Amino acid sequence: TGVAALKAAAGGNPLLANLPNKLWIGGQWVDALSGRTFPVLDPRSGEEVFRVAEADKEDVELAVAAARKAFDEGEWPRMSGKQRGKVLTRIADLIEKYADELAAIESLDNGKPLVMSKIADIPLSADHFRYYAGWADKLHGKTIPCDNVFGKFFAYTLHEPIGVVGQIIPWNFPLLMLAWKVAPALATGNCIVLKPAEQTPLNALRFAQIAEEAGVPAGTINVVPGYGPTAGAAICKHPQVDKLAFTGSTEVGRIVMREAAERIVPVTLELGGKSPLIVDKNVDVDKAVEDCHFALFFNHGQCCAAGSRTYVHESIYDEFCEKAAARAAKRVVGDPFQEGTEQGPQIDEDQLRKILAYIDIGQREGATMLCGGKQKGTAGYFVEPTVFRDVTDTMKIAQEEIFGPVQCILKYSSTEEVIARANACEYGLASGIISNDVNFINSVSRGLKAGTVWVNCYNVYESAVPFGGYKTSGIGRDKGEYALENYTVTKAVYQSLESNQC
Ligand code: TXE
Repeated sequence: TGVAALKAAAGGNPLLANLPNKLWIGGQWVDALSGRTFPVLDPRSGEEVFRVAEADKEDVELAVAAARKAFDEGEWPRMSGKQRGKVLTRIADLIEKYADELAAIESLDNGKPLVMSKIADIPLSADHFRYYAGWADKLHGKTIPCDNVFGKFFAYTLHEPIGVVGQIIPWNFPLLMLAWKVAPALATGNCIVLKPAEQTPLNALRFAQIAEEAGVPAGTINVVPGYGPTAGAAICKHPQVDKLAFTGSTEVGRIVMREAAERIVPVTLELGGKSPLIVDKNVDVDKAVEDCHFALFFNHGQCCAAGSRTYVHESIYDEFCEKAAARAAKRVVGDPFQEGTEQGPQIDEDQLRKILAYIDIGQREGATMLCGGKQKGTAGYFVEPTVFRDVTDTMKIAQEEIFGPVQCILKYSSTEEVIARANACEYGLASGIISNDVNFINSVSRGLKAGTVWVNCYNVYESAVPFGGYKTSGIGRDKGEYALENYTVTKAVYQSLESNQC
């Protein structure tokens, strides 16, 4: 399917003609008990393109009951890891089979350039299921010898699924965030109640169909689109939910953690960031400018890991700032279905207003705006790529998550100084270093308090590599072998070596 055909498809919305608009509970498409629906807006125009059933507390009750039954009585947790792995592989195959359709839905729902959905979001999602398919039959415990005064024993551990997992995800990478949460939970034998973000429910609904087609038994995955304070809160509070996994704002992360503390259930949180990206002296400035541009502007700045504090050595600062502004001014902002578009609209009116407010604050705080600064056009939620220089550490735009296409460039002079300044922030999600000096790279990568350090690269996401935050950027790790721990509990079994009976 060509880009033009997909554009036509998305514009006329035949893509949405067969898409379910209900809740997926216990293997059935059902209306919300209240009968309410909520709109899905096209961020290019702000116009409603679809309506989806709106889950609330009562619907979450049904979804949790379905997941509970599937976990307590159903086949998924009892299936061999090998069989579960086959189903996850089929999910990966189906995501690849439907890649063009999923990419178009993603771009329509979220506003990201179709080319990005096609080369990043969708293939990375498929890869994630394939990666965890490989883990499903490798979840074994340990055999532990015991030396004990009461006799001869040995012990072994079982890594059992936790049970019903409540997962709440954001809108910036709708299918990929689903994959990060759902794949490890399924591989380890759990049952799921998933709430997609209210801004981007579409591919979660399409995913429910794919999971069914792949052979995931009814009730194993339940999808309840709805709002955070209603459906999301109901998941967090439900006494039958055994584990919470959340990606979103630090503010809501605190609420989720409070609920988890109330019920003493494990929680993983992947929250906000304000990631430093440190450019050493003696680098190829043009290349560094391009790398830093990509680090911040990718996905319209709507990345928790965005390189949103660009620290540049004083010896190249002026040249860097000038070139960074020239690059941002050239960034192609427009329809995500148009070939050549680098940046589509922001997700919604709230985010648009938030970003414009920060641009205003930055100017008032005394940073120098080199380009951009305004909403682009009047329809939809487009923002001009914006670059600030002379940003200092205490400015709000250097401390708070803007989550938009606003690059803040700070100046530094020494290695020790930049490490300390990079760490003087409440967040600690990601970071980056651009340098040709191995000593600088080693000192900075060890000195930074961040869950990820990208050296001479940025925004690289490999399924096998863990991702998560230090400090208020979160708790626990998504991805890789590390995420398996989020979804298993360890049972220790002692067995006597001396007799058949105690
Ligand atoms: O996030 P929310 P929003 C940051 C980014 C952005 C800001 C606000 O700075 O500008 O957060 O975005 C659900 N109980 N990130 O308002 O509200 C909600 O329905 C349970 C960073 O969109 O945290 C959605 O599914 N759930 C981030 C999810 O939480 C609740 C990605 C995220 O929404 C809830 C997104 C509640 N009380 C935003 N309230 C990242 N780390 O990548 C909301 N939700």
